[in-house]
Amino acid sequence: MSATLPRRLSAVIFDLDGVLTDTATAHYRAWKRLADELGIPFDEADNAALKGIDRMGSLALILAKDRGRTHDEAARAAYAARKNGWYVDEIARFGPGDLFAGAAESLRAIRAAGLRTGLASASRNAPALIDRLGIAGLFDVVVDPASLAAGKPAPDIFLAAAAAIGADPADCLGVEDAAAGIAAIRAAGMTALGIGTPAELPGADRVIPHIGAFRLDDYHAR
Ligand code: B16
Ligand code: MG
Repeated sequence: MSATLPRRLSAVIFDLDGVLTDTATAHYRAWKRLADELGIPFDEADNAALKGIDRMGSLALILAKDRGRTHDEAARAAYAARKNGWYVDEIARFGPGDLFAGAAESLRAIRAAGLRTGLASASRNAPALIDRLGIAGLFDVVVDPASLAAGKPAPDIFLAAAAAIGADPADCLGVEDAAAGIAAIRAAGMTALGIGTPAELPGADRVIPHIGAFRLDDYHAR
């Protein structure tokens, strides 16, 4: 069932990677390097399936393709740390110029309308990244994914953002580029705005191609 839009909102809760900036290629290069070292086939299509999935969940999906070999917990932790080191080196070069066009403007327009803003990223690197992108001050709430029992597609991260803001989930718009994220937003009882194509995000209430096409009045009745 689709939400009726526009409706009166109290908050907009954003995913980060793929919505406000493009970190997918940096994640891809780091996972690819690890997969190559381990001799596991991994291509861009495999990487697309990791969108919105947390680090250890992503690693488990990659290792599942390594038939006949098992990797214990200590080995998995070491692989994840290696991949994250390469990823962190890449995003160390990020700056405000790496924001998608319209990202900061959208956050400012939402706040200017008196709504709250939240960040619901599965990435443990999100606080450092929003700092480098120069948008940390535009969020009322940044959820720590390490504090949650379950990652996307479970609703926990979006519910935690709404609770921290003090908003009813029914009055929140969630913005996501991943199918797992759209499922999490819907499970939280929020309206789901997809960034991408309707074919990739069939569960979304509405889909726009990029954040530059976001207009608050399409979602929020004043
Ligand atoms: P990290 P999002 C997600 O961020 C990415 O989409 C996903 O590819 C990544 O594995 C995950 O963060 C964890 O990231 O290894 O930095 O903790 O889309 O939820 O903002
Ligand atoms: Mg994302």
